[in-house]
Amino acid sequence: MKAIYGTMIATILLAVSAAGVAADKAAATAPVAVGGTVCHLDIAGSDLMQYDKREFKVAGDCAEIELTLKHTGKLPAAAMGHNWVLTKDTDAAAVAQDGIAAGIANDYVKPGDTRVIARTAIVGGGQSVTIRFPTSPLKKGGSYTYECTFPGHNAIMHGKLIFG
Ligand SMILES: [Cu+2]
Repeated sequence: MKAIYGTMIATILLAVSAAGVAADKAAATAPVAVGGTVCHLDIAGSDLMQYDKREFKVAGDCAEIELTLKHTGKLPAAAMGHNWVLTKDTDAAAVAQDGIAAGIANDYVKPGDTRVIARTAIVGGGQSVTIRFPTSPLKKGGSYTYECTFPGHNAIMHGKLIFG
């Protein structure tokens, strides 16, 4: 599994990030890691309606996750859009179902859906999106589901994120 980069790489990235913050203290919007390690995940979606990864294992000392979703295809978002939505296993199906009604204007996620732990926007071919979120809602030893909530995609486009 090369799903997550090791602590060493994450620590280097953290050091780079900290240096950037020190160099520009005025930038209040600069991302600052709070008391822990930022772990990086990469996943791709294709025109064949597939993710390239089925499972992520995230170390328990990751305080935050930075995830990049890249759409490696060519089809536009309206035809073959993809997102990445993280929920409890038991919430995944209902979140995807409610996402259909929410429509593409809401990235196929019901606005204010508290079952959603983290999510990206919908991207089309050639686009990518990066999000960063805390792992504090995740239980150590817990297994979560990620899925694409574009209508009809979640049956195929889903995977597991295991934390700790
Ligand atoms: Cu999709």
